[in-house]
Amino acid sequence: MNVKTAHKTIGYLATGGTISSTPASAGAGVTPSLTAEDLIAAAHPETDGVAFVAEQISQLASSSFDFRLLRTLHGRVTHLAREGVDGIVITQGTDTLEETAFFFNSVWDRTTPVVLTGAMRNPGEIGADGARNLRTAVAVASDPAFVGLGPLVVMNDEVFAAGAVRKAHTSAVDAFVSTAGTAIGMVTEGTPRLFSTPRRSDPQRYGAGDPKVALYRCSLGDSDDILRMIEDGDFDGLVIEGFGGGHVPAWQMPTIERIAGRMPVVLSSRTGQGSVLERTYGFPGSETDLRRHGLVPSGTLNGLQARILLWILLSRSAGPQEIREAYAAC
Ligand code: DAS
Repeated sequence: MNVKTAHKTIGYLATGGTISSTPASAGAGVTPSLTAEDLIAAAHPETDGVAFVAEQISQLASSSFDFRLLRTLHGRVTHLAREGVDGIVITQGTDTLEETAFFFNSVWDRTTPVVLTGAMRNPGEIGADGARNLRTAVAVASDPAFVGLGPLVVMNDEVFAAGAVRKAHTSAVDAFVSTAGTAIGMVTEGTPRLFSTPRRSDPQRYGAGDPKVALYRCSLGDSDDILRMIEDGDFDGLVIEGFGGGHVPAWQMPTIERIAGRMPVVLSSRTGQGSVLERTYGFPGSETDLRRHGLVPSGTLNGLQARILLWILLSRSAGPQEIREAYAAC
């Protein structure tokens, strides 16, 4: 693409995932292999008036993402925004896309649109969705209506706020759903339309640390064995996905109380949607009991989101008050 004749410049960071996955030999399982340039060529004919500044950041399945990679992505996205691109698109595997999206939603403090997308079907499958998702993501990232809204996720023609999206199906092309009700926009015939403006809390800053944050999910009849392993491990923080409104088995309370005496423990719900309760139930292991023992309610954040936020906070050694305030603002 000739940059001089293009109307928009889009920064594009490719990281791997199903969108780039092909088989190494006939019949073999697909693995990330197509490059940023290959994906642009498939999604965007030269006539579209978009110039790309493309970079291959990794060639990974997103199950192997870590916080180091998120820092790298944030650094590159910040660089592109400073260079003055109109928007930025990141492609990645869908398995952890909601966590990368929430990370960017938490830390992005500029108006340049950052749009994440991927694919549920690899390029060799009938009805592959990758090229279309990349193309619609570029349309959203180029559209002035989406400037200053915070990071976004575009999948299956729908536009989601990056702070309120999750993967809710193993294989369907409409696997991504909003945790806040509905998508905030839609792309039809290549034209994005914005329906509502997402609410965002103030951007967070991460620090130099790389804290270990455990995520424990409650399940019927479970002992406190896993929690005791967390207590004995070298974790810096814990997120508990409690039952329903935010409840744990009564017999886990002594262990949870000890852990909360040593590290921040955040209470979220395994339902994955809605605010964790704060003052309804009073039985042992209820949300009021857990709060009395120092647990921090996660607000509307599900366990995965609450864990990313705790990592951000602990990476800069945030204290108990700062941690409480950060979740209260969500
Ligand atoms: N290949 C998986 C991943 O990298 C799944 C996907 O991309 O949809 O997350």
